[in-house]
Amino acid sequence: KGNKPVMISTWNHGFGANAAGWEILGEGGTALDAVEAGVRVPEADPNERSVGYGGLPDREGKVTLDACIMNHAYECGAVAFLQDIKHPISVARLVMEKTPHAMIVGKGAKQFALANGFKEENLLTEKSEADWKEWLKKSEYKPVINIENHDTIGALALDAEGNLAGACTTSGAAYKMHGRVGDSPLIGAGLFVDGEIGGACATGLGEAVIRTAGSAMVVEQMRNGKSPAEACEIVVKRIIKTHKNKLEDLQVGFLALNKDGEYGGYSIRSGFNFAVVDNTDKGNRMEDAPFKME
Ligand code: SD4
Repeated sequence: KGNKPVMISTWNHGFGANAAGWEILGEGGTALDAVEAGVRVPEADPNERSVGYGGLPDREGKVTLDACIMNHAYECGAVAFLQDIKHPISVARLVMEKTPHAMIVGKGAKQFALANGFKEENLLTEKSEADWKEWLKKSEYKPVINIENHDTIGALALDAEGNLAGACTTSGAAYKMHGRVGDSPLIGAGLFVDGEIGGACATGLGEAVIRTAGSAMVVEQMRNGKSPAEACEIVVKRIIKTHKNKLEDLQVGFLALNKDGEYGGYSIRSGFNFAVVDNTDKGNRMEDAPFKME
């Protein structure tokens, strides 16, 4: 019963993520494997300037990555402020599976990755370095609203067994302070999965999502009977209300997926879209999230 398997992923880069995830889900594989394989696609793509390899650096020219992963059984792993490792999501999964911890950061996370066979790689591409040098001329930090359609990738999946999982990975806000960590690696903020209810993930300005415990709140709304779309809308409207004097540069979007395979999204502003793939004849496709303002 219900729509399964199904996978949803943020933004245009969600399309490639879903395609990779579906190779696993369509063969009866697990939601956890699907979301990991899915988000590894934009992590490895140098043309995705907000995730993994090719991501825009911080003010000091360093690419620092945040990621987390969570399964249906309240198991989770996260890394933050990780440098020189191309696939933070897979390091996050190892934190979940091989350590007694939920999150490791910075140097320790890199050491852990290297000890587990990950390679040290320079993630700053020529293009991202050139953009950073251009930015340095004025060094004006201003969060940029996502009109260019690229940001964090968040993915949620429900597998044939009925198990949920989610993954979230990002290079974070471009030209952020060195050491800044956003919402994306924080369980409850950038991602939350409750195996009995559903999962949610966030994209946009991490600080606003952290302040409002975003993804956990979306899941809690679903627990209280709201549909995934309604749950996302309620929490986005709460963020609008709590940021009413600071809305100008604010974009936040949520996606949610419940145990029945129903899904939805909502964002503060227009432009947020996501990819959906399921067993219907519609296949892998893009949908626009409803929003509150232009
Ligand atoms: C973050 N949600 O680190 C991520 C991506 C981002 O502007 O930077 N958006 O806040």
